[in-house]
Amino acid sequence: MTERTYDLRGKRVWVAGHRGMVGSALVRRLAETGCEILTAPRDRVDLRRQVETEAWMAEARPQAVFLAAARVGGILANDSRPADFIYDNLMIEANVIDAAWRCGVEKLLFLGSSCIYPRDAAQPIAEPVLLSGPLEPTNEWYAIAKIAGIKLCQAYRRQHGANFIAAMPTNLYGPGDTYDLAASHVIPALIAKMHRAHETGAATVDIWGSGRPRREFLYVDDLADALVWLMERYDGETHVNVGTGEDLSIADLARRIGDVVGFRGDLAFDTTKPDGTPRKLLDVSRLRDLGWTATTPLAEGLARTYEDFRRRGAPGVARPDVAPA
Ligand code: GFB
Repeated sequence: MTERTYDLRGKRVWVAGHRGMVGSALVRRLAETGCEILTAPRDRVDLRRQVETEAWMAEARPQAVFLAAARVGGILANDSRPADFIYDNLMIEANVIDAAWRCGVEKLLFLGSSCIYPRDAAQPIAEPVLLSGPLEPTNEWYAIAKIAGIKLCQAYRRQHGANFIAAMPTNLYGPGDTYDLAASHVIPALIAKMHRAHETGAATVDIWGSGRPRREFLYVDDLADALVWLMERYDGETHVNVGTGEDLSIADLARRIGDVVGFRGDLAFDTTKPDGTPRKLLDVSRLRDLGWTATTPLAEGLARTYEDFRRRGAPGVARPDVAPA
């Protein structure tokens, strides 16, 4: 087990993006560490605005920052709103990272995404593959912004000696996800669609694309655990992949979700919708060598996510997909 180099106990820790799925999982996990958790009120701080971000940081004086605020969304949202995805993410990360350095933040963890890697990268995808080939066109805007975030952390480390690190999670799912079908990722979308089909007795559920793309899915509470682990134990310049090391096809995923929800009908593949990247499986050996592995099996994570979906009720209600504060 890698030694702890940064102790969160007693520190003032800001979770930027605390209302999003990742941010709220981080807040849950950090509650166990003995740190003081800071969150920025959304009506007062828009992280896309530099002045507001700097004012908040100067007042809150965080010692550590988890930069989980981002505009996020599934394949359709990325493909149809490129300006939102590139602008919001560039602004949020540039403002927070620069303000963190100016305010003397001791440690910052930036969160990226596995879509930073070339579309046709060799699988599983290892960290050095970054910037070695063309990106997937449906999400290149988001990917470019996230690559810029990694580079910001590296540049502030090289020029200013800032201890800013970056983690690249694979596709995520779990409690607190967005179920608005125009914005959501595949797991919440299929939970919502199959739940509705089960309730109404519909014979088929619409699955976008061919069902052949392969994805790796990480339960968000496992991610939060990995992020706290990296914050306390990793100080390198290279970004670190966070995943499970296992993937499956979208068709298989749909069947697994059908089992959880109780939907026994047919899958209707809509090939007018994009497949996106053919395969995205991260090489997680760097993180494993450092001493961390994911623990929540997909079946258990899906069951817990479905429980959360049912508990929150009103399925299909649109939730904001940008977590600026
Ligand atoms: O989860 P998803 O939107 O993200 O889609 P990406 C994954 C796969 O599931 C794609 C298929 O092949 C979709 O065509 N799919 C099937 C569906 N049915 C559905 C559905 O009802 N809704 C959705 N959303 N997908 C995003 C990127 O890519 O993943 C982001 O656009 C980011 O930039 C994120 O990296 C993690 O894996 O394709």
